Amino acid sequence: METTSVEKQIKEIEDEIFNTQKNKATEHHIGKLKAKLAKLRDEVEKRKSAGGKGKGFGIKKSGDATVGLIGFPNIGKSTLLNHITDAKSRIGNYDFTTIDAIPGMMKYNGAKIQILDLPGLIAGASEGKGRGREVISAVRNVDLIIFMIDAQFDDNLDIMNKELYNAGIRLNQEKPDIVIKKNARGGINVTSTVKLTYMDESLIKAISSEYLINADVVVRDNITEDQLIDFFAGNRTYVSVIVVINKIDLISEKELQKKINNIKQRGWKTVAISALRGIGINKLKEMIFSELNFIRVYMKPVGKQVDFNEPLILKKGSTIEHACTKLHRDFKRKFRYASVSGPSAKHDIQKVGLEHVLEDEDVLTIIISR
Ligand SMILES: Nc1nc2c(ncn2[C@@H]2O[C@H](COP(=O)(O)OP(=O)(O)O)[C@@H](O)[C@H]2O)c(=O)[nH]1
Ligand SMILES: [Mg+2]
Repeated sequence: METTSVEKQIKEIEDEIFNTQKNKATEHHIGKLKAKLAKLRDEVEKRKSAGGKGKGFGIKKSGDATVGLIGFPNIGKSTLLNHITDAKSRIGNYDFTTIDAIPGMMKYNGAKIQILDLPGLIAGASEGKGRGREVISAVRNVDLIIFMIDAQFDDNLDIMNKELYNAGIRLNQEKPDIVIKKNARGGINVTSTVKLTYMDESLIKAISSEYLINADVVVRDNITEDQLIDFFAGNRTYVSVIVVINKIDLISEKELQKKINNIKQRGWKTVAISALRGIGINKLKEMIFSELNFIRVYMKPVGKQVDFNEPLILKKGSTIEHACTKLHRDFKRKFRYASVSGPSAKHDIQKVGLEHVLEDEDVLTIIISR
Protein backbone atom coordinates (compact mmCIF):
# COMPACT_ATOMS: atom_id res chain seq x y z
CA MET A 1 0.00 0.00 0.00
CA GLU A 2 2.71 2.38 1.07
CA THR A 3 4.71 1.26 -1.95
CA THR A 4 2.17 2.49 -4.43
CA SER A 5 1.76 5.79 -2.64
CA VAL A 6 5.50 6.61 -2.87
CA GLU A 7 5.57 5.60 -6.52
CA LYS A 8 2.44 7.66 -7.13
CA GLN A 9 4.00 10.70 -5.49
CA ILE A 10 7.12 10.28 -7.64
CA LYS A 11 5.02 10.17 -10.77
CA GLU A 12 3.06 13.26 -9.73
CA ILE A 13 6.17 15.28 -9.03
CA GLU A 14 7.84 14.14 -12.26
CA ASP A 15 4.73 15.24 -14.17
CA GLU A 16 4.66 18.57 -12.41
CA ILE A 17 8.32 19.25 -13.19
CA PHE A 18 7.75 18.22 -16.79
CA ASN A 19 4.71 20.47 -17.16
CA THR A 20 6.15 23.55 -15.44
CA GLN A 21 7.92 25.96 -17.71
CA LYS A 22 11.32 26.71 -16.36
CA ASN A 23 12.05 30.40 -15.84
CA LYS A 24 13.23 32.79 -13.15
CA ALA A 25 9.78 32.82 -11.52
CA THR A 26 9.44 29.03 -11.28
CA GLU A 27 13.03 27.93 -10.63
CA HIS A 28 12.71 27.91 -6.84
CA HIS A 29 9.57 25.82 -7.03
CA ILE A 30 11.20 23.37 -9.46
CA GLY A 31 14.34 23.17 -7.32
CA LYS A 32 12.27 22.22 -4.29
CA LEU A 33 10.34 19.65 -6.33
CA LYS A 34 13.60 18.08 -7.46
CA ALA A 35 14.76 17.79 -3.86
CA LYS A 36 11.46 16.14 -2.88
CA LEU A 37 11.78 13.79 -5.84
CA ALA A 38 15.32 12.80 -4.84
CA LYS A 39 14.12 11.99 -1.32
CA LEU A 40 11.31 9.79 -2.59
CA ARG A 41 13.60 8.00 -5.04
CA ASP A 42 16.09 7.32 -2.27
CA GLU A 43 13.28 5.81 -0.23
CA VAL A 44 12.46 3.41 -3.06
CA GLU A 45 16.17 2.66 -3.54
CA LYS A 46 16.62 1.88 0.15
CA ARG A 47 13.66 -0.46 0.16
CA LYS A 48 14.93 -2.33 -2.88
CA SER A 49 18.44 -2.83 -1.57
CA ALA A 50 16.99 -4.05 1.75
CA GLY A 51 15.42 -6.91 -0.21
CA GLY A 52 18.57 -9.01 0.17
CA LYS A 53 19.47 -9.03 -3.51
CA GLY A 54 21.75 -6.06 -3.16
CA LYS A 55 24.52 -7.73 -1.21
CA GLY A 56 27.06 -7.82 -3.99
CA PHE A 57 28.86 -10.98 -4.94
CA GLY A 58 30.49 -11.47 -1.58
CA ILE A 59 33.98 -11.28 -2.99
CA LYS A 60 36.66 -10.36 -0.53
CA LYS A 61 38.69 -7.33 -1.49
CA SER A 62 42.39 -8.01 -1.75
CA GLY A 63 45.52 -6.38 -3.11
CA ASP A 64 46.28 -2.66 -3.14
CA ALA A 65 43.07 -1.63 -4.91
CA THR A 66 40.00 -3.11 -6.55
CA VAL A 67 38.83 -2.30 -10.08
CA GLY A 68 35.38 -3.24 -11.36
CA LEU A 69 35.13 -4.29 -14.99
CA ILE A 70 31.65 -3.72 -16.37
CA GLY A 71 29.99 -3.81 -19.74
CA PHE A 72 27.33 -5.63 -21.68
CA PRO A 73 27.66 -9.37 -22.34
CA ASN A 74 29.95 -10.58 -25.15
CA ILE A 75 32.06 -7.47 -25.24
CA GLY A 76 35.31 -9.17 -24.24
CA LYS A 77 35.50 -8.70 -20.47
CA SER A 78 36.53 -12.27 -19.73
CA THR A 79 39.05 -12.26 -22.57
CA LEU A 80 40.70 -9.16 -21.11
CA LEU A 81 40.66 -10.50 -17.55
CA ASN A 82 42.33 -13.73 -18.66
CA HIS A 83 44.93 -11.67 -20.48
CA ILE A 84 45.94 -9.21 -17.77
CA THR A 85 45.37 -11.24 -14.59
CA ASP A 86 45.83 -14.74 -13.24
CA ALA A 87 42.09 -15.41 -13.55
CA LYS A 88 40.51 -18.07 -15.69
CA SER A 89 37.17 -16.73 -16.77
CA ARG A 90 34.95 -18.52 -19.27
CA ILE A 91 34.86 -16.93 -22.70
CA GLY A 92 31.98 -16.98 -25.13
CA ASN A 93 28.22 -17.13 -25.08
CA TYR A 94 26.32 -18.13 -22.00
CA ASP A 95 23.39 -16.93 -20.03
CA PHE A 96 24.79 -13.98 -18.11
CA THR A 97 22.22 -14.32 -15.34
CA THR A 98 23.75 -17.59 -14.16
CA ILE A 99 27.34 -16.45 -13.89
CA ASP A 100 29.14 -14.98 -10.89
CA ALA A 101 31.65 -12.18 -10.56
CA ILE A 102 35.18 -13.41 -11.16
CA PRO A 103 38.19 -11.83 -9.48
CA GLY A 104 41.69 -11.77 -10.92
CA MET A 105 44.92 -10.16 -9.74
CA MET A 106 46.95 -7.90 -12.01
CA LYS A 107 50.53 -7.04 -11.09
CA TYR A 108 51.90 -3.76 -12.37
CA ASN A 109 54.70 -1.43 -11.18
CA GLY A 110 54.91 -3.46 -7.98
CA ALA A 111 51.19 -3.00 -7.24
CA LYS A 112 48.69 -5.82 -6.89
CA ILE A 113 45.42 -4.71 -8.41
CA GLN A 114 42.32 -6.84 -8.03
CA ILE A 115 40.08 -6.79 -11.08
CA LEU A 116 36.49 -8.01 -10.83
CA ASP A 117 34.72 -9.20 -13.95
CA LEU A 118 31.19 -8.06 -13.11
CA PRO A 119 28.69 -9.57 -15.50
CA GLY A 120 25.14 -8.53 -16.10
CA LEU A 121 25.04 -4.76 -16.25
CA ILE A 122 22.16 -4.37 -18.63
CA ALA A 123 19.49 -1.74 -19.22
CA GLY A 124 17.17 -1.83 -16.20
CA ALA A 125 19.90 -3.05 -13.85
CA SER A 126 19.13 -0.39 -11.25
CA GLU A 127 15.55 -1.72 -11.16
CA GLY A 128 16.84 -5.19 -10.44
CA LYS A 129 16.98 -6.71 -13.92
CA GLY A 130 19.51 -9.49 -14.40
CA ARG A 131 21.91 -9.40 -11.49
CA GLY A 132 21.96 -5.64 -11.79
CA ARG A 133 21.50 -4.97 -8.08
CA GLU A 134 24.50 -7.09 -7.22
CA VAL A 135 26.64 -5.46 -9.87
CA ILE A 136 25.64 -2.08 -8.54
CA SER A 137 26.48 -2.87 -4.94
CA ALA A 138 29.82 -4.29 -6.05
CA VAL A 139 30.48 -1.08 -8.00
CA ARG A 140 29.88 0.95 -4.85
CA ASN A 141 32.92 -0.70 -3.28
CA VAL A 142 35.53 -0.45 -6.02
CA ASP A 143 38.30 2.13 -6.37
CA LEU A 144 37.93 2.50 -10.13
CA ILE A 145 35.54 1.35 -12.86
CA ILE A 146 36.45 0.12 -16.30
CA PHE A 147 33.57 0.45 -18.72
CA MET A 148 34.17 -1.83 -21.65
CA ILE A 149 32.48 -1.12 -24.96
CA ASP A 150 32.54 -2.93 -28.30
CA ALA A 151 34.17 -0.86 -31.06
CA GLN A 152 31.67 -2.18 -33.59
CA PHE A 153 28.55 -0.80 -31.93
CA ASP A 154 27.14 2.38 -30.39
CA ASP A 155 28.98 3.16 -27.22
CA ASN A 156 26.05 2.57 -24.78
CA LEU A 157 27.70 4.92 -22.32
CA ASP A 158 24.46 6.81 -21.69
CA ILE A 159 22.63 3.62 -20.75
CA MET A 160 25.33 2.45 -18.36
CA ASN A 161 25.74 5.90 -16.90
CA LYS A 162 21.98 6.17 -16.33
CA GLU A 163 21.74 2.80 -14.59
CA LEU A 164 24.52 3.74 -12.21
CA TYR A 165 23.21 7.29 -11.78
CA ASN A 166 19.80 5.96 -10.73
CA ALA A 167 21.55 3.89 -8.10
CA GLY A 168 23.33 6.95 -6.68
CA ILE A 169 26.70 6.34 -8.34
CA ARG A 170 28.36 9.43 -9.82
CA LEU A 171 31.00 8.86 -12.47
CA ASN A 172 33.98 11.15 -12.91
CA GLN A 173 32.48 13.77 -10.61
CA GLU A 174 34.04 15.21 -7.53
CA LYS A 175 32.00 15.38 -4.38
CA PRO A 176 30.95 19.06 -4.25
CA ASP A 177 32.76 21.21 -1.72
CA ILE A 178 30.05 22.61 0.53
CA VAL A 179 30.32 23.36 4.24
CA ILE A 180 27.29 23.44 6.51
CA LYS A 181 27.23 25.00 9.96
CA LYS A 182 23.99 24.41 11.83
CA ASN A 183 22.74 27.24 14.04
CA ALA A 184 20.08 27.61 16.72
CA ARG A 185 18.26 30.36 14.85
CA GLY A 186 18.57 32.81 11.99
CA GLY A 187 17.24 30.77 9.07
CA ILE A 188 19.46 29.80 6.17
CA ASN A 189 22.34 32.00 5.02
CA VAL A 190 24.11 31.12 1.80
CA THR A 191 27.52 32.42 0.80
CA SER A 192 29.85 31.30 -1.96
CA THR A 193 33.59 31.52 -2.37
CA VAL A 194 33.50 31.04 -6.17
CA LYS A 195 31.50 32.53 -9.00
CA LEU A 196 28.26 30.59 -9.43
CA THR A 197 27.06 30.16 -13.00
CA TYR A 198 24.47 27.37 -12.72
CA MET A 199 22.37 28.62 -9.83
CA ASP A 200 22.25 31.75 -7.68
CA GLU A 201 22.35 31.97 -3.89
CA SER A 202 18.60 32.37 -3.51
CA LEU A 203 17.98 29.12 -5.39
CA ILE A 204 20.58 27.37 -3.22
CA LYS A 205 18.71 28.71 -0.19
CA ALA A 206 15.36 27.44 -1.49
CA ILE A 207 16.70 23.92 -2.07
CA SER A 208 18.64 23.90 1.22
CA SER A 209 15.42 24.69 3.08
CA GLU A 210 14.16 21.23 2.09
CA TYR A 211 16.91 19.78 4.31
CA LEU A 212 17.86 22.46 6.88
CA ILE A 213 16.16 24.98 9.12
CA ASN A 214 18.87 27.23 10.61
CA ALA A 215 22.31 27.02 9.04
CA ASP A 216 25.19 28.76 7.26
CA VAL A 217 25.76 27.17 3.87
CA VAL A 218 29.15 27.92 2.33
CA VAL A 219 29.45 26.83 -1.30
CA ARG A 220 33.02 26.42 -2.53
CA ASP A 221 32.38 24.91 -5.99
CA ASN A 222 30.40 26.10 -8.97
CA ILE A 223 27.65 23.53 -8.42
CA THR A 224 24.54 22.50 -10.30
CA GLU A 225 21.11 21.84 -8.79
CA ASP A 226 21.63 18.09 -9.07
CA GLN A 227 24.99 18.27 -7.32
CA LEU A 228 23.47 20.25 -4.46
CA ILE A 229 20.69 17.70 -4.03
CA ASP A 230 23.29 14.89 -4.18
CA PHE A 231 25.21 16.62 -1.42
CA PHE A 232 22.21 16.71 0.89
CA ALA A 233 21.12 13.18 0.01
CA GLY A 234 24.52 12.12 1.32
CA ASN A 235 24.63 8.49 0.22
CA ARG A 236 26.21 9.04 -3.17
CA THR A 237 29.27 7.16 -4.38
CA TYR A 238 31.81 9.11 -6.42
CA VAL A 239 34.06 6.98 -8.58
CA SER A 240 36.26 7.45 -11.66
CA VAL A 241 35.85 5.49 -14.83
CA ILE A 242 38.06 4.57 -17.76
CA VAL A 243 36.30 3.65 -20.99
CA VAL A 244 37.97 0.75 -22.76
CA ILE A 245 37.13 0.36 -26.43
CA ASN A 246 37.63 -3.31 -27.26
CA LYS A 247 37.75 -5.26 -30.54
CA ILE A 248 39.50 -2.45 -32.41
CA ASP A 249 40.85 -5.12 -34.77
CA LEU A 250 37.36 -5.17 -36.30
CA ILE A 251 37.01 -1.47 -37.26
CA SER A 252 38.90 1.11 -39.31
CA GLU A 253 41.28 3.70 -37.89
CA LYS A 254 38.86 6.45 -38.92
CA GLU A 255 35.88 4.90 -37.13
CA LEU A 256 38.01 4.40 -34.06
CA GLN A 257 39.11 8.04 -33.99
CA LYS A 258 35.47 9.13 -34.10
CA LYS A 259 34.64 6.92 -31.12
CA ILE A 260 37.62 8.19 -29.16
CA ASN A 261 36.65 11.81 -29.81
CA ASN A 262 33.06 11.20 -28.67
CA ILE A 263 34.25 9.83 -25.36
CA LYS A 264 36.84 12.52 -24.82
CA GLN A 265 34.15 15.14 -25.39
CA ARG A 266 32.49 13.96 -22.18
CA GLY A 267 35.76 14.62 -20.40
CA TRP A 268 36.23 10.88 -19.81
CA LYS A 269 39.47 8.96 -20.20
CA THR A 270 39.63 6.26 -22.82
CA VAL A 271 41.96 3.65 -24.23
CA ALA A 272 41.56 1.47 -27.34
CA ILE A 273 42.47 -2.22 -27.19
CA SER A 274 42.03 -5.63 -28.67
CA ALA A 275 41.83 -8.10 -25.80
CA LEU A 276 42.01 -10.98 -28.26
CA ARG A 277 45.04 -9.75 -30.20
CA GLY A 278 46.79 -8.17 -27.24
CA ILE A 279 46.83 -4.60 -28.62
CA GLY A 280 46.92 -1.58 -26.28
CA ILE A 281 47.16 -3.72 -23.15
CA ASN A 282 50.20 -1.99 -21.70
CA LYS A 283 48.68 1.44 -22.18
CA LEU A 284 45.58 0.22 -20.36
CA LYS A 285 47.62 -1.09 -17.43
CA GLU A 286 49.45 2.21 -17.20
CA MET A 287 46.18 4.16 -17.18
CA ILE A 288 44.70 1.93 -14.47
CA PHE A 289 47.79 2.46 -12.34
CA SER A 290 47.79 6.21 -12.76
CA GLU A 291 44.01 6.60 -12.18
CA LEU A 292 44.35 4.76 -8.87
CA ASN A 293 46.66 7.52 -7.63
CA PHE A 294 49.24 5.19 -6.19
CA ILE A 295 52.60 6.15 -4.80
CA ARG A 296 55.54 3.74 -4.45
CA VAL A 297 57.57 3.81 -1.28
CA TYR A 298 60.84 1.86 -1.18
CA MET A 299 61.58 0.33 2.18
CA LYS A 300 65.04 0.35 3.68
CA PRO A 301 65.23 -1.95 6.70
CA VAL A 302 67.73 -0.78 9.35
CA GLY A 303 71.27 -1.75 8.31
CA LYS A 304 70.14 -3.23 4.98
CA GLN A 305 69.89 -2.20 1.31
CA VAL A 306 66.89 -0.34 -0.12
CA ASP A 307 64.35 -2.75 -1.63
CA PHE A 308 63.67 -1.25 -5.06
CA ASN A 309 62.01 -4.44 -6.34
CA GLU A 310 58.89 -4.59 -4.21
CA PRO A 311 57.74 -1.10 -3.24
CA LEU A 312 55.11 -0.50 -0.65
CA ILE A 313 52.04 0.67 -2.58
CA LEU A 314 49.99 3.43 -0.96
CA LYS A 315 47.35 5.93 -1.99
CA LYS A 316 48.47 9.46 -2.78
CA GLY A 317 48.33 11.55 0.39
CA SER A 318 49.22 8.61 2.66
CA THR A 319 51.23 9.24 5.82
CA ILE A 320 53.83 7.23 7.72
CA GLU A 321 50.92 6.04 9.84
CA HIS A 322 49.23 4.54 6.75
CA ALA A 323 52.52 2.89 5.81
CA CYS A 324 52.85 1.38 9.30
CA THR A 325 49.31 0.05 9.23
CA LYS A 326 49.91 -1.63 5.89
CA LEU A 327 53.30 -3.08 6.80
CA HIS A 328 52.61 -4.83 10.04
CA ARG A 329 49.89 -4.70 12.66
CA ASP A 330 52.42 -4.01 15.44
CA PHE A 331 54.29 -1.18 13.70
CA LYS A 332 52.04 1.66 14.75
CA ARG A 333 52.01 0.61 18.38
CA LYS A 334 55.78 0.13 18.54
CA PHE A 335 56.62 3.15 16.36
CA ARG A 336 59.49 5.39 17.54
CA TYR A 337 60.29 7.44 14.46
CA ALA A 338 60.87 7.13 10.73
CA SER A 339 63.56 8.43 8.40
CA VAL A 340 62.71 9.50 4.87
CA SER A 341 64.82 10.33 1.82
CA GLY A 342 63.46 11.40 -1.53
CA PRO A 343 60.73 13.73 -2.84
CA SER A 344 58.90 14.29 0.47
CA ALA A 345 62.03 14.85 2.55
CA LYS A 346 63.56 18.26 3.27
CA HIS A 347 66.96 16.58 3.22
CA ASP A 348 68.28 13.02 3.07
CA ILE A 349 67.41 10.79 6.02
CA GLN A 350 65.01 13.33 7.50
CA LYS A 351 63.61 12.21 10.86
CA VAL A 352 59.77 12.33 10.80
CA GLY A 353 56.72 11.27 12.79
CA LEU A 354 53.51 9.37 12.00
CA GLU A 355 51.81 12.41 10.44
CA HIS A 356 54.45 12.97 7.71
CA VAL A 357 52.93 12.78 4.21
CA LEU A 358 54.82 10.49 1.82
CA GLU A 359 55.40 10.96 -1.89
CA ASP A 360 56.00 8.70 -4.87
CA GLU A 361 59.47 7.07 -4.78
CA ASP A 362 60.35 8.01 -1.22
CA VAL A 363 62.79 5.77 0.61
CA LEU A 364 61.55 4.91 4.09
CA THR A 365 63.01 3.37 7.24
CA ILE A 366 60.81 2.76 10.26
CA ILE A 367 62.37 2.53 13.70
CA ILE A 368 60.31 0.59 16.22
CA SER A 369 60.92 -0.19 19.86
CA ARG A 370 61.69 -3.79 20.65
N1 LIG B 1 37.76 -9.83 -32.81
C1 LIG B 1 37.84 -9.76 -31.50
N2 LIG B 1 37.09 -10.57 -30.72
C2 LIG B 1 37.19 -10.48 -29.38
C3 LIG B 1 38.04 -9.54 -28.76
N3 LIG B 1 37.92 -9.68 -27.43
C4 LIG B 1 37.03 -10.67 -27.21
N4 LIG B 1 36.56 -11.17 -28.39
C5 LIG B 1 35.59 -12.24 -28.61
O1 LIG B 1 34.31 -11.85 -28.14
C6 LIG B 1 33.58 -12.94 -27.60
C7 LIG B 1 33.08 -12.64 -26.22
O2 LIG B 1 34.19 -12.52 -25.34
P1 LIG B 1 34.05 -12.64 -23.75
O3 LIG B 1 35.40 -12.34 -23.20
O4 LIG B 1 33.44 -13.94 -23.36
O5 LIG B 1 33.02 -11.47 -23.45
P2 LIG B 1 32.28 -11.10 -22.06
O6 LIG B 1 30.90 -11.66 -22.17
O7 LIG B 1 32.23 -9.60 -22.03
O8 LIG B 1 33.06 -11.68 -20.94
C8 LIG B 1 34.53 -14.13 -27.65
O9 LIG B 1 34.23 -14.90 -28.80
C9 LIG B 1 35.90 -13.50 -27.78
O10 LIG B 1 36.85 -14.29 -28.45
C10 LIG B 1 38.84 -8.68 -29.61
O11 LIG B 1 39.62 -7.84 -29.17
N5 LIG B 1 38.69 -8.84 -30.95
MG1 LIG C 1 32.47 -12.91 -19.46
